[in-house]
Amino acid sequence: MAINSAVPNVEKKVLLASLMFAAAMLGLIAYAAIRLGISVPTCITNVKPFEEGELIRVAPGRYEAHVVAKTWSFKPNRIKVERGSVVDFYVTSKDIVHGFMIDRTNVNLMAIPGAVNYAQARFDKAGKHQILCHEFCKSGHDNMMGWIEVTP
Ligand SMILES: [Cu+2]
Repeated sequence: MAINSAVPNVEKKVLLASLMFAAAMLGLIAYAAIRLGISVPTCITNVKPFEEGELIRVAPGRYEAHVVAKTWSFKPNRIKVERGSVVDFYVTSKDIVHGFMIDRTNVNLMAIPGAVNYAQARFDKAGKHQILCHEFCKSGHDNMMGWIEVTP
């Protein structure tokens, strides 16, 4: 009986401590933003070449693919390289978290707003590789894809 009557007081203390902790965190966030000038990092997609996504040919057989994911597409979504090419993939997202996977390669990245992820792949056989989003990103996820065409 004595234990039961003590429980509400303990809950009140835990609730009060939680509210004080939350208030302290909000205060620290406000202090960092207002007094120290620290803000949330800007999205990397504000920086060229991540504004629209781009395939850059740096040398014969060497490419840099700057891929921007957004609901529900990749830019560029058609990448054409010649057989034997090595492609450096730099992947980011313009809005929410997406996936970036190229079939029959080891490329399997997350496309994250504010971050650039990297992978390299070599394409030794002519043909097509499908690019897929492997992170469920709402209703249009099923249609989020692209292609890499490797020419002979
Ligand atoms: Cu998706």
